[in-house]
Parts: sequence; C-alpha cells; structure tokens
Amino acid sequence: MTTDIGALARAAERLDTAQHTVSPVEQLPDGLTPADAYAIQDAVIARRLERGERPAGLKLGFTSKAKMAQMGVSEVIVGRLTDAMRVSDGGDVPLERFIHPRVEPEVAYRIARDVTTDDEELPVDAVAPALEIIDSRYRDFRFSLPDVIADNASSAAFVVGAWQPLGVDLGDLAVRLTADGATVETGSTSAILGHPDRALPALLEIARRQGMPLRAGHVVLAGGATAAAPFPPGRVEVHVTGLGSASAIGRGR
Ligand code: OOG
Ligand code: MG
Repeated sequence: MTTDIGALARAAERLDTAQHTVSPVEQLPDGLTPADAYAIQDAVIARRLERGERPAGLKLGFTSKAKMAQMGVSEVIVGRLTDAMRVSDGGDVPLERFIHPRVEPEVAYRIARDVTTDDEELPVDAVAPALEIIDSRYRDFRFSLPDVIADNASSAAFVVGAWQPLGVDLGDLAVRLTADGATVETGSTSAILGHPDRALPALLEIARRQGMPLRAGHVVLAGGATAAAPFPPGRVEVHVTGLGSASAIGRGR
C-alpha cells in the first residue's frame, strides 16, 4: 500500500522536528512500504537542505550480522550524510544534541569524482577508519524497516580519520572501539558483507534506484562492523589494524 503524499510529508515533518528539538516520537503507522519510507527520507533531507545543510555523502546500514541482530532488521538500507553531521577527527560531539546517541566502528570510502548513470562501479580514491554516531528519532530506539529508512537510517554524526590511499586489503582487519581507553567492542572488517568493498556495489544499486547523487569528495560509510554502543561522555576511538584510528570526545550529559 502506498500512502498519500500528505501523510508522507507529515511523517517527514514529525521526524525532522524530533531531530532538531531532540525529542523522541512514536514509530510510524504500519503498512508503509520501503518506497514510501525512502520518500519520507527524501522529504526529511529536503527540509535539512532548505535550512542550508549540504550533502556530504551516503551511509549503508545493516551490512553486518551484528547490526542486524542488534536491531532486528535484516535488509541493507541507505541514509544521507550532510555537512552538519561531520565532526572533525578528535573533535567534540555535544551529546545534548542527541536523544540516545550510539557509536559504531566503521570504514569510510571517498568518492573520487561525480558519479554518473554510466558508472558501473563507484569511483573511490581513498579509505579511512570512521566512527558513526547514530541516534534514532523513535522512542526507545525501536523501529521497523520502513521506520528506520524514513528516519534517514538513524544518521546523526560521523567522524572520518586520516584518508589512506587505496591498496590496503580491507577484507579482514581487526576493529576495536574504545571509550576512555577501555575496549567496548571488537570485531573484524570482514563482518561488513564479508568484505567492506562489497558495500560499494550494494550502495550504487540503492543510490541509483532512489536517485541519490554522489559527488567528488563525498563520504561513503560501509556500515558498523560491530553492534553499536551507547556514546558516553569522554573520548571514543576506533582502531582498525593497518588503516589507523579516528576519535571524538563526547561533551555534556
Ligand atoms: C540504523 C543504522 C544502521 C549501520 O551501520 O548498520 C547503521 C540503526 O541501527 O539505528 O548505521
Ligand atoms: Mg552505521
């Protein structure tokens, strides 16, 4: 069933308001299709771009079993990143701007040039360790597949470490997430679709279907390699063996 345009716009307004007023909302009504949900996501992003934010890339969600099991969703989804979500490596994350922030260790790719409809592969020119801060706008961080798509795949903020040239095989690198030096989650990049490079064709397919542009310099997040952890006050860091690290400091709360 496809819901009427007015209902989709109202859902987008509710999710957008939840994000910038930092107040959780109820899940969306049952019966929405993934297509409806991406239409809501489009409208949420349009509202952010109208306020002056600029597209910064795309992120994949549920590319690892750990994430699927944690959230009870087993389909790969895509969300949009904007410049307002970017936190510099080692920078501050003001925790009061989020409802119930969590953090995930990820791998980022950099888009080499504007992607066109002729591209059969995503042109990438660098990779980096990354942190994603997710924050569901839904009460209790609970959602169905359409709910989380509509909510821009829980995107909230992201940190990219120093870009590295291509050449490192990302297939099975050890991943560690630490909070104030203590290990919180460990895993391997192989958790991401068996190899994080597989995130690229998966992303291209969805981005093309949904008409999501990718431009030179945009960031692609391949998805959490482990379950997400609550973002605590203090220093959070991801370490990827052979690739490097990235960190952020949780302030407030
Ligand atoms: C949705 C976002 C999933 C990932 O890396 O798998 C995601 C969520 O878990 O709230 O970002
Ligand atoms: Mg993620």
